[in-house]
Amino acid sequence: MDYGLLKNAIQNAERILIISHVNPDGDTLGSTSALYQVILNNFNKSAQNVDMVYNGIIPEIYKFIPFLDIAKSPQQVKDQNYDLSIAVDIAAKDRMGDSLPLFERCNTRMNIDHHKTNTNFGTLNFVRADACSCGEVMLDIFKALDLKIDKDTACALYTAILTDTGGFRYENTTAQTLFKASELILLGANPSVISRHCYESKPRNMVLLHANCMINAEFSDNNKIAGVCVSNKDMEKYHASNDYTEGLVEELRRINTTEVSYVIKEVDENTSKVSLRSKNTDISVVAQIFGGGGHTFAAGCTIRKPLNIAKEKLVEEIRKVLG
Ligand SMILES: [Mn+2]
Repeated sequence: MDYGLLKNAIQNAERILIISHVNPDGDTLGSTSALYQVILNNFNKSAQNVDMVYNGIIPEIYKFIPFLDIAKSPQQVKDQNYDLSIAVDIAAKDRMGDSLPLFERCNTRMNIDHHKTNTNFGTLNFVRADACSCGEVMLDIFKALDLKIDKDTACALYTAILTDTGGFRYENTTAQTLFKASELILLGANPSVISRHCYESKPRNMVLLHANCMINAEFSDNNKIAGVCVSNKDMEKYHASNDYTEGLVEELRRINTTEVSYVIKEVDENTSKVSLRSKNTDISVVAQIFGGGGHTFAAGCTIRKPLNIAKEKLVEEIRKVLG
């Protein structure tokens, strides 16, 4: 991968926009923050000419990531012009939400990612499916280009790697992952502080919403398939913000009998958003049937059907891959 092209693109750009994905997670936010810092610390750019944009709500637990307080909404930057846009941890264009027009408007459109279903939609693509997280891709880039990584940058990258490996537990955790995490600790990232932010700072109502969902979980096919439907009514009951369902699909996978878990969330009466996880089955193919994508054991999609119909269609497709 020719990171020299990436360096040139940043050097040659006057105004740069870094874009994170909808329903932001620790990887997209950490990687965005890290790239922002590295650009300002290593290239001769003024902070006025580099922006970060988030799509949707930044979950409370990730607000500790350095510099996210100055990230902007697509509405705040919609009249700005940039010559370089950089999509971070974004498998497909529609994952940019309202930021997509901003991305498309730029002459140079960079795509830095690690999803195997990435469509290489940029004019410059740095997609590495072998990396555990976009944070790992970023770290490799920064090191290859000999760029300075300070304590705040290390904190952002560590958060990205930690969260996308489920706290160094998922199959994407390799010796490289742990070497790199260790490097980031040496550069100043504090593992216990970051873990506490990511895993021990849940709002009470989020935990109560999860409890309610788990009680109403549905199991089928000898309990191999475990899932929940989350209606807007459930969300209102717990004054839940959009990110409160995060982690639920992993909780369902944690059950010893579960092979595939799903969470279907009502967006509106005709739209349902799906998260999928599995232990051994490639469920990215299920997500792709509905126009989504992701990783082998973690994927997502949107189904243009009401909650209950979406669930039936989804379970039908899950059954097919389970065989
Ligand atoms: Mn990721």
